[in-house]
Amino acid sequence: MIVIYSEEHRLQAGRSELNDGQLVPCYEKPSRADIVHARIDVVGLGPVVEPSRHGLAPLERVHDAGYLGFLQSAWDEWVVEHGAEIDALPLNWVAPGMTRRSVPRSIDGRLGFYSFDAGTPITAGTWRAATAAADCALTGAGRLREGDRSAFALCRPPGHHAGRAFYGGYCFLNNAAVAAQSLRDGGAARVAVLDVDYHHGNGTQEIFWDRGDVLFVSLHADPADEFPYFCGHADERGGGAGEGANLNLPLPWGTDWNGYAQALATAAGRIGAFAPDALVVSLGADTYGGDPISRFRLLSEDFLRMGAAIAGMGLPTLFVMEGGYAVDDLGVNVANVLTGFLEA
Ligand code: OKP
Ligand code: ZN
Repeated sequence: MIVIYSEEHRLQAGRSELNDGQLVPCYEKPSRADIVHARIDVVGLGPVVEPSRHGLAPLERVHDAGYLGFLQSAWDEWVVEHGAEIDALPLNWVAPGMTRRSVPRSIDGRLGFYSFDAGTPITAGTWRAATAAADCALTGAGRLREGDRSAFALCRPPGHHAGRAFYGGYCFLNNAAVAAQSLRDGGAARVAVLDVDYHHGNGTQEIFWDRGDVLFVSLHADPADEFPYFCGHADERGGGAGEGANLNLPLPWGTDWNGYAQALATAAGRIGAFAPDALVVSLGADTYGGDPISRFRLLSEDFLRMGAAIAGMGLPTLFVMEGGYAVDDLGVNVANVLTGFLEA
C-alpha cells in the first residue's frame, strides 16, 4: 500500500490548547506523524512518497473561498495585533440572538467567526502544514483513480472536524472530504466516507449534508457525553438530496471491540447498500483504550480486526489519518489497521 507523507506536517506545532480550564500542551503534535511513519517503515507497508501540489482549486470544491483566505492570512493578522510569541486562539463565539451577517474586521472577531473551539491554535506554519496534509489526501485519491486498491495518506493536522467554512478540533482543512470530492470529480459516481475516529466527524457531515452522491457513516462517542457535543446524534440523517446519506452510530463511553464490531457491521451494511465506487476512511486511532483524551477500550490487536472488517467491504480504499493521542502506541495501532486490511 502506498503511503503519502510530507515533512511539512512539522510546521503545525501549536504550543497550547485550552482544555479543562487550562492551557495545556497540544495533544495534536508532530511526534504523532513521526511514530506512524516509523512504524510503517518497520512493517514494510509500502513505498512512502511525497504528495504532489494540487493548489487551491480542489480545496475550493469543499471549502468556502473566504474561509480559505482567512486561514491563509490569519497568522500574519494575529501577529500584527498580538505578536508571534503566542499562538492564535479564539475567545468569543456567536450565541442565539447575535448576528453572523458579516465577517468581523478584527482578527479576534474573525477567529471566533470561523471556529468552534479553543483547542485549535493557528500558528506560523498552519496554512502550509494543512495544505500539505490535503495534498497527501489528494495524491492518495489520485492513486485510487489510477487503479490502486488502497492508499494511506499520513495526514496531520487532521481534518474531519473542519467544515465548509469553519475550523476546530485540531482540524483546518477537511482532508478526507477534499479527497472524496476529488474522487467524485475524477469520475466516481458515488463515494462513501467511513469515519472511525473516536470523535464525530462534524465537518465531513456538514460538507456532504445535502449530497446524495457522498455517503457519510461515522462511529463515535455519543455527543451527549463527548466532543463535539452539538453534532453526531443518531437522528441526523442528511437533508434534501442527501436525506438518508448520513449515518451516525454514537456509542457509549467504555465501548470495547465487542460493541464496536457490531456498529462496524451496521456501517458495512449501509455502505454495501450504497454501492459506492470508492471508500475514504477517516482513520483515527483514538478509540484505543490508552488514549489520554478518549474513553473507548479498543486494544492494539482490535485494530487488525478493524482493518480486516474494512477490507471486507471490498472497495478501493483511501485511508486518511485523523486522531489518536496515545503517541507511544499510535504507530502500532494505525499500522495494524492497514496490515489488517492488506492481510484480510
Ligand atoms: C480531534 B480528532 C478533551 C478535549 C478535546 C478536542 C478534541 C479534538 C479531537 N478534554 N478537545 O477527532 O481526534
Ligand atoms: Zn478524534
